[in-house]
Amino acid sequence: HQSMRLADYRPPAYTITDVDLTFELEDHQTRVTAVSQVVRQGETQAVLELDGEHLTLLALTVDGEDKTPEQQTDTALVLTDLPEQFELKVVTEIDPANNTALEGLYKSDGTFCTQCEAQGFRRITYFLDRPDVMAKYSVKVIADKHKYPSLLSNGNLVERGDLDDGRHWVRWQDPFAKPCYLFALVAGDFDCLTDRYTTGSGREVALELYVDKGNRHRGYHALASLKKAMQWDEQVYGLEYDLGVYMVVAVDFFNMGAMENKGLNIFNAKFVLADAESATDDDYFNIESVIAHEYFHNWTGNRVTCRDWFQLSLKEGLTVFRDQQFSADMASPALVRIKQARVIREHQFAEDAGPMAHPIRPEEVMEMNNFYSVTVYDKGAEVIRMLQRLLGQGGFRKGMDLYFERHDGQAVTCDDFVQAMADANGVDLEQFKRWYSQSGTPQVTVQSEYDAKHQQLILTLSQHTPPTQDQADKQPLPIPFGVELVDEHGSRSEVLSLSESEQRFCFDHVASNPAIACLTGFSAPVKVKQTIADSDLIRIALKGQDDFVRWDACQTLFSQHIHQLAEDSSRNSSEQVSEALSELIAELLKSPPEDAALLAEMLMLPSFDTLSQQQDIVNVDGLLRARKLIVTRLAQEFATQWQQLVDERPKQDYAYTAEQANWRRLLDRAMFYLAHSELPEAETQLQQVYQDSDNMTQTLGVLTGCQQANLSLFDSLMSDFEQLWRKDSLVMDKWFSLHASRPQDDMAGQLESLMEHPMYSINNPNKVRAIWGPFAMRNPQAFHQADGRGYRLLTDYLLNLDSVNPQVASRLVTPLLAFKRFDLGRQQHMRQQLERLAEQATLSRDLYEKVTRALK
Ligand code: BAL
Ligand code: ZN
Repeated sequence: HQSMRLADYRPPAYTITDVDLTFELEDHQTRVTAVSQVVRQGETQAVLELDGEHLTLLALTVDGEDKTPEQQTDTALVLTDLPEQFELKVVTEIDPANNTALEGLYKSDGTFCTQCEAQGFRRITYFLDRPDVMAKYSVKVIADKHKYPSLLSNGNLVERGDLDDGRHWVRWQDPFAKPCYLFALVAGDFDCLTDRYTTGSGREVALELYVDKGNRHRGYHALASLKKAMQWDEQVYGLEYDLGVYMVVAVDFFNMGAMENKGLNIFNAKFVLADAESATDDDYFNIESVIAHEYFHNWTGNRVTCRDWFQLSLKEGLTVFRDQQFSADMASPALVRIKQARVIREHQFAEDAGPMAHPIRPEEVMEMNNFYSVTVYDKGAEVIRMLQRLLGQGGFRKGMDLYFERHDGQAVTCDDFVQAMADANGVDLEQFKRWYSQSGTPQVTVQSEYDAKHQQLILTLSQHTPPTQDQADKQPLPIPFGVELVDEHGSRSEVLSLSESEQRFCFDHVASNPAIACLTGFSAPVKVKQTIADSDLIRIALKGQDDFVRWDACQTLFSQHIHQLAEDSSRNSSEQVSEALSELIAELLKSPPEDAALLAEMLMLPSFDTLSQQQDIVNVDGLLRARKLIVTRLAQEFATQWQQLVDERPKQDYAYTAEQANWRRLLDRAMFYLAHSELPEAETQLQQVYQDSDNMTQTLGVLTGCQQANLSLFDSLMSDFEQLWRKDSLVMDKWFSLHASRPQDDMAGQLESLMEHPMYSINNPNKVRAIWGPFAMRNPQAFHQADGRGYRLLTDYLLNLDSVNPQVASRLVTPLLAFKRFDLGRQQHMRQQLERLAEQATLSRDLYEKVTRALK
């Protein structure tokens, strides 16, 4: 397996301006005829190297004459002696029904569909499979009419007809030139929901949402979300949709969340289908956000695309930023920001700390699918957010306008984007570009000196980015560092610009020594080191103005106490939990913030993953024990209040409104503590909530509380739940996850029996993720068993999964890669399992890249 390097980028020697594709769809022998107009761009003798994998070549002509390739390998077709401009015809045969990797064209559950990003198009035909080759597509699809009434592709439907043999055909034309990763095709039998949208300039757009038969009633939220997203993008960025039809198709077998193919988004059904009974508030939120994300790609991704895959963050970081802005406008902005900070702290910091560390614009890639990462996406979005903070909203919008003016219809780089921002605002962003090339998590150390006599506060900020596996030397970065000074009189905020290794900032007229809240609004993706007293944290939590730092102060207070307790294994009693925590919870319950969702988040202990990111070597047993002790203590000490919150829950009919959803978040928290309270009546009360429930959020809240507290009620409710939902694929994923994340020591039997369930299939990524994701990533007690049995279970499974679906296998191996951060015993067990994987002769490129980097 070979790596590719950004430094080796060269423009293509040939390009393709137009392509005409014909698909004759059959389960095992689909015939693809591709007629491309090819134009030479490089020197006269340039060879044409077409990408192609898993293809059977049936015919090849150049300007109508048979052509013999100079060379044909498993991955390429090399042609020489070519004219400057010619028509290339390639006929290939593919086997969609056996395509379990779900890349290229595949058939699952009776539906044909495609996934071409990043490099799936090469599994359809021999082609220049790179984003800087942009062509206009005309696509003819031929298939059995009865089985596949809907035949879809990008752009506009221009022609259709029937054949004598029971087949029918359609022709689609996409007027916009696009890279092949945005090509899409779907053939199936669906229920279709339709709606209309009129753009600001009066263009009529037909909206079509295709779902499995019988699921029509679950499509309305997605459709409504789409219309909100379309309107929002017009209002905030002045961006309108540009075709006469916008289609979204929901499929059950999908590697990612969704895909932004031009005019024809393909979605994992999980991010489309929702109704109150079957979907949680989080599902509703995610659907709205993913629908918006894919829609926003039409401009940030499709109209302006990436020159090469190293530039992936150009479209992903920017589009994640845009979907976060949108979500914040739709619901609770505090909650959206807190969720995002959690993603960065739990997952992105972990990526930086491990063998897959890479800058948001990676420099070396073996398997591109491995770089659809939390760094490229979520840290990428944080980088855009910092840019916006730097330039202000107006300045950022000017930069966006110039970016589209300059680059519409082009395939460009991250540098082009930053340059547009710089030129539109007349600022120098050279140092800022380091955020694109430097990997790792900066640590900002904060020291303060208060001079009472002069009423002056001096803050000294210093930054340091520890070396990462991919990059030893680090430079200082420009860091917008929000601070809020909170004292008994009130608070004041400022965003400090830290750009050197160390800087001093002076505040005048500071009447008394304030509590210093750092990183208001999570202003940069950095770790903060600050010595701060419990009393200051409580003051910030209760009196701060910035919602993020209020929440963060609670997190810090919890973390500090959990770490202390974890390090002292002789302290085994919940009695010793500090007074400070009790004081915080008492005050929060007495005078809660207005936003119930914020209160719910403030009452939530940091996750095991967040806590483990705060340690160099993770103390698994200590953290689990300490966290549990504190939960139990807070559950008992405030038992009556939890009980009261649960009792007094509003009993309206379910609606997904911000107010109701925020309240249900608080109810969730209360139920979690109630389940841990050891009150004799707790189980009865929780059972009542379960029985009363008219919605999945509340139902799942009861189940999660019971599961975490290990109540016997959990088993009986889970059986009841299964009886109700066993035919419903998406809901059963929740049931699988609850079983797989149940804290216990031995999971072997449990996992075995989940995989014997009739709903489970190794071919369905949602099922695989529903079981193995929670086990490996949200069940530290089971996964990190000291004797290594958890690691072995995962590896046994990965050895099977890798030959079925390498992309999904490669995501699930992530927790093993962090082995250097565990105690020697666990390290050895994890390493052993990685070595087992490495010994596999047939290991996929996806897993090979991660495993070899980890073992280096
Ligand atoms: N482009 C892959 C899926 C997404 O990020 O929208
Ligand atoms: Zn995206």
